[in-house]
Amino acid sequence: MQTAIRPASLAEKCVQALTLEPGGALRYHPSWLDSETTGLLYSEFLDNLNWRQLPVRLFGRWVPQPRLVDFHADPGVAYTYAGLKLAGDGWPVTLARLRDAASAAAGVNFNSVLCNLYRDGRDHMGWHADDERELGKNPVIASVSLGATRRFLLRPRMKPREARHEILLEPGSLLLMEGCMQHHWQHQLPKALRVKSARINLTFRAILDAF
Ligand SMILES: O=C(O)CCC(=O)C(=O)O
Repeated sequence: MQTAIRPASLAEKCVQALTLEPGGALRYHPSWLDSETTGLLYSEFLDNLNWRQLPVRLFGRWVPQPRLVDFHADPGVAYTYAGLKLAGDGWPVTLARLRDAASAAAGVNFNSVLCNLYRDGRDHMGWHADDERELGKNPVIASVSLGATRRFLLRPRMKPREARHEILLEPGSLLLMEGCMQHHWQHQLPKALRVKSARINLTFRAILDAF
C-alpha cells in the first residue's frame, strides 16, 4: 500500500516557534499529519523499511546503536556519522511523498532521510548535534514522528550543559531545526522506560554534493 499525504500548513496557528540563544531556531507542528495518515504511515514504514541495528564507533569502540535504522537518499548521496557510512539507492514511493511534503514545509530540497525505529522506551539516542560537514554550515533538518510520543531534549554545547528545553514529539508532528542551532545546541531522545510501544522518526536532510 502507498499512503497518500496531505499535511497541514505550517502557517497554521498551532505551530510553536522557539528562538534559541545564542543561535538557532525550532518550529514544531504537533499535528502536521492527520491521525489516519499518521497510523497508515507508521504501519507501512514499520512493515516495509529495512530496519537494522548497525554499529557506530564511539570512544574508539564499535558498539550497536540503541535503536534500529534505515537510510534512503538519491543514488550517489551518502551520509556518514560516528564512522557509519550510509549510501543512498533511491526512494520507496511513500517515503518520497513524505520527503516532498517535508521539503515544501521547510523550503529546502531534501535528498536523504535517516529513519530511526525505537522499539520501546529502552531504545534511545544520546546527546549529539547534526553537524557533519556534508550537511553544510547551517543545515535545516525536518523531523517527522510516528508511533509513541517521546521527549526530545536540548542542551547548550557550552557549559553548563544542563537540558534547557523539552518538546514532546507527538505522532504526526513535524519539527524543523534551523539556523545555526547545530553549532550551539545538542539534542537527545532519552530513554523512557514506561513507554512500551514503538516510535518511528524520520529526519530529512539535504546532503551537499561536495562530499
Ligand atoms: O528520534 C528523534 O526524534 C531524534 C532523531 C535525531 O536526533 C537524529 O536523527 O539526529
